[in-house]
Amino acid sequence: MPIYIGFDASTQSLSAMALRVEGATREVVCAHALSYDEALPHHGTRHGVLPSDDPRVAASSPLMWAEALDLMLGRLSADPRLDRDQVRAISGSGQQHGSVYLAAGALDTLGTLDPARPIAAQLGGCFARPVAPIWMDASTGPQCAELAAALGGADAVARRTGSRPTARFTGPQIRRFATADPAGYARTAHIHLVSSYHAALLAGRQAPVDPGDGAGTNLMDLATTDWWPAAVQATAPGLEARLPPVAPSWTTVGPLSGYWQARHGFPPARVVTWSGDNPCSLVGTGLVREGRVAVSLGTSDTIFGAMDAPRVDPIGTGHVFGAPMGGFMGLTCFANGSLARDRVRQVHGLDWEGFAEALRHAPAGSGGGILLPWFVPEITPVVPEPGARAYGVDLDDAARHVRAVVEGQFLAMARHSAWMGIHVGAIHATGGAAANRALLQVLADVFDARVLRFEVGNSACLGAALRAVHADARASGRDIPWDEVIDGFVAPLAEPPIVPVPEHVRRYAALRAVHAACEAHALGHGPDPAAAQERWRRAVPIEN
Ligand code: XUL
Repeated sequence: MPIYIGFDASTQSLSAMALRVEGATREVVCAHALSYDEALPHHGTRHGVLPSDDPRVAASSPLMWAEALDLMLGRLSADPRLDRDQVRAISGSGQQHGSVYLAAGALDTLGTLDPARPIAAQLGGCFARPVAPIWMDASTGPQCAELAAALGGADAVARRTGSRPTARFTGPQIRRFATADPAGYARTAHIHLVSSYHAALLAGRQAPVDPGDGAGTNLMDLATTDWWPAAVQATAPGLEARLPPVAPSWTTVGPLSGYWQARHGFPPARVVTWSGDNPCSLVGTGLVREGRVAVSLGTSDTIFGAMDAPRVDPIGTGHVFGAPMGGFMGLTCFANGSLARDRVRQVHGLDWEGFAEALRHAPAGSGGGILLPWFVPEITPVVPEPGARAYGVDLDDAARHVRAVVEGQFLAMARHSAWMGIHVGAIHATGGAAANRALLQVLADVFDARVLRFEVGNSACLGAALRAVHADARASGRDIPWDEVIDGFVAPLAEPPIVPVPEHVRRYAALRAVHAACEAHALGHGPDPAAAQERWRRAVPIEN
């Protein structure tokens, strides 16, 4: 029975998941994960990142990633649950935005590796730059400003590429390298994303970038899903010749290279173009069409969903990426997620059960009080200097303080994701804090949408494996519907969904304007919001 493998090359680890799929049989055969720090300590990473004196700089090692792939294919090969001969197709997900700089001849090397030796020992001459800047890098502010100026302003770049010039995005990173190290840039023959680099390693040849990850570069035109010549030219000289082609997410790169076949005993399985972790998560959380969003409640909180059209965020903090099904996806990220909830929890000496209890005890709407929980610099809206701001919230009252932090987060999420234009019928909640039903009740009430919980798993890895299923069927002449692809793998937990409470929905609908007024005031471009709060209190007479 055919087996499909998905990889997830994330910041801290490499994971793999194998699925068995045929007709009604759909099961996870096995899943593995290796942490870069633990499995490959000689590369000296911490949480997958190389140490740096400059806190704005974040890079990792592309050699380490290749070594991890070798190790992982070895583990899969040795797993008795996995019948290697049945592996039909392989795809993957990569942390977005990171870039790998390959020297001339590197692709030939990948195609002619000696299976008797580990890959890492054979890549010596392959890298024009030994490190790969990753998404946590924030060192390219000047390059973002230069690119905005060259391309008609930040908003013009956002309309074309889906995002304003953004520090972690690949284009500004390439520009920084090309100017800081012109000799290194001159040695560079190919610039890969983390995703396309891994696909090239597996296939032993050039691999394309898909529109999901291509949109994370500030270099791809959403309208053509191809590189935007003006941005490519403005970014660095001769960049066009160094970028891989952009191709649909289901494109076959080639068969698994002879190296992996001979070294770990796999068949010439189809290597399918890799994508970014967020686009893969879209598939892995079952959001294969517009109408639902996923809310991931982790260290940071993220909201994302499929979009039929590339609608762009007018305030510029959201991102539009290609979706692996075709079409697009919107994503907005909030830095003050679990971290902010945890701060408030600790102020009142509560455990998480106590936090949930407190949440239930305060009235919905906190009497018109608003907390802007910017404990660390916030991405959405942009708040470079941290500092939480409270408007009419009794911070000594644990229940009200807890309620206000959660409401402040979800009101911000609802307002700052409205640009996606998605009519949210249901929310798929994931991430650690999704364990808390009281929290999800507020989410349901603020969005006026049902909330369904999904098993917390590696949705990017699952999404990658499911993309391999889809691409293999398509290449075999069967354009399999996405609902059929995800069927049996992506299902909500067997529990009643969390449904909105009409009275709370009414209060929050009115509270959005108050939240907007408080935020504008805190950011220094709005009047004192007390009048807006007073209007809300008169309109919504509740137990205060
Ligand atoms: C998205 C982003 C992160 C990385 C993490 O824009 O930077 O989600 O993809 O791997």
